[in-house]
Amino acid sequence: MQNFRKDFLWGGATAANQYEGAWDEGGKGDSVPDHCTVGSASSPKWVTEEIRPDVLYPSHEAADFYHHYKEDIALAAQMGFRVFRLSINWTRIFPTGLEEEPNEEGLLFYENVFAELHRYGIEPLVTLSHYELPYTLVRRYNGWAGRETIDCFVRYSRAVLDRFHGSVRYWLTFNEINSGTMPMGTVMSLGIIRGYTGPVPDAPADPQTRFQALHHQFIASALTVRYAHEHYPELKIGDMNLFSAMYPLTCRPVDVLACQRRNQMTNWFCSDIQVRGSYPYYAERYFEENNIRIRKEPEDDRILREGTVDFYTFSYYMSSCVSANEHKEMAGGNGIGGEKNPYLQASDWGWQIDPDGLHYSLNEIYGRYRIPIMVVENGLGAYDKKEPDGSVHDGYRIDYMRSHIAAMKEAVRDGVDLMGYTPWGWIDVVSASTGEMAKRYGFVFVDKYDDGTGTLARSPKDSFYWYQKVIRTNGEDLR
Ligand code: BGP
Repeated sequence: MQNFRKDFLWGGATAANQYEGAWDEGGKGDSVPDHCTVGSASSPKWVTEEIRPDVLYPSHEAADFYHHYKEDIALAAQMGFRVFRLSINWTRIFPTGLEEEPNEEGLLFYENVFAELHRYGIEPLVTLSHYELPYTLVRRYNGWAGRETIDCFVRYSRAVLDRFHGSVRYWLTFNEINSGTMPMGTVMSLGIIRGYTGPVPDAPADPQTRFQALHHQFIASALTVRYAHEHYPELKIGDMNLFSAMYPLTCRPVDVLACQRRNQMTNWFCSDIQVRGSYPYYAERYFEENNIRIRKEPEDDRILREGTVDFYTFSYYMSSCVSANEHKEMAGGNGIGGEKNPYLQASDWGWQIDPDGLHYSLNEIYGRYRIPIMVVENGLGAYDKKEPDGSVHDGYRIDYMRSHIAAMKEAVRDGVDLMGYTPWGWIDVVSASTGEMAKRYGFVFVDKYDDGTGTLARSPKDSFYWYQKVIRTNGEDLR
C-alpha cells in the first residue's frame, strides 16, 4: 500500500505579521494587522484607525523572526524540515502599497532568509498575501473594495517573483481567500474598514462589498499566476483555502441540503474559481438572494480562465455541523463555526478536533479537482506550561498531530496526491483570531507573553523531538 511519497514536503508554517515583528524597521510600512490589538478567547481584539502609543499591538514585535531568523531556521533544520512556509510582508517591499519601486532593504531581508533556508536544503513556500494589506490602501481605496488595489498587488507580486524566482519554487497567492466569503474576512483579509475603529468581529461589511472585494482578489491572484506561468514556467503556484469538513447535523434531508449549500459557498466557491477558472453555477442564485451584483470588467472572465493554479492548498483545524433549523448548540471555529458535534471533543478555544474529517476532506478535494494537494496549516492551539527547567510537556499536541498525520496517511492510501504538510505555527506565533501569544501551536516555545514581556528565548517542546522522528521516518513511526 502507498505511503507518503519519498519527496514528501514535511515542514511548518508561519506568516510574517504573526511572526516577524520589526514592524517599523528596514523601511517597512504599517499593514492592517499592525493596527490590531490583543484579545482573548472571551474578548475580541480591536482594530484602531490610528496606532495608539498606550496600546499593545502584538504584531509589532511578535516572535521577532526578523532578528532570530538564523536561529529559527537552524531549529527547523534540526527537526529535518524539507519546506518552510512563510509569507512576504507586502509593506516591507512596498511600504504604502503605492510606490513605483520596491524597497531594497525589504527585499534583502527575504533574500537572506531564503539563502539561509537553502543552506540547509529547505525549500521555501511563500504566501504572497497572508492578512498583510498595507494600511494606506485601506485609507485610500477601502482595501480590496477598490479595484485599484489589484494594480498595487500585481506590482508587488511581480517585483518579488522577478527577484526570487530562482530561490523560491512554491508560491501561494492569498491565504485563506475564502475567509472573505464570511464576515471574519472583513478586516484581516479584505481590509474593507476605512474609518473603522472597534472590535474586529463587529466591523460592518455588507455582502455586496465583501464579494466585490473578493472578486478583486480573484483577479489579482489570476494575474499573478498568469505572469508567473508566462515568465517562470518552472514555478508552482497554489491557492489557499480555509477548509472545514461539514456534516449535516442529522440525516434529515433538509439538513443535508442546508449542509450542501453551506459547503458550496464557504468551502468550494473560491477554489472552484481559482482551480477551474470561472464562477460556479450555484453562486448565481446565492448572489440573487443576497442582492449581490459583481461588477466585472470585460477582460475579467478571460483573466480568471488564464490564471488557474497548479496545486490546491488548505488549512485544516476542525469540522462543524450544519442544520436547517437555526441554531441548536453552537461550536466555535476558525471562521466557520457551526452546530456542536456530539461525537467530538473541542480545543480550549472551542475548535472541534476531527482527524477523520481531514481524511474525508482530502478525498473530497482531490475527487473534485484531481490536482496535487498540500495541507499548509493544521495544529492544536493550546495553553502550554513551561517547566522551571525550560521543558514543555505537550503530549496533547502530539496526540493531535499523530491522529491528523495518520488521517493523511489513510488519504494517501486512498490514492490522494498529497505533496506535503506544514503544521501551523511550528514555532509559537501570535494568534490570528485573538492576537494572543497564549494560544500556542509550536513545537518550539517562544518566551513571549500577552502583556508584551518575555525574553524571546526559544526552547524545544516534547513535540519537537516527536515531529523530528516523524520526518526522519517519512511518517512511518508515529508513536
Ligand atoms: C488560520 C490563519 C493563520 C493562523 C491559524 C490559526 O486562519 O491562516 O494565520 O493563525 O489560522 O488560527 P489562530 O491563530 O486564530 O488560532
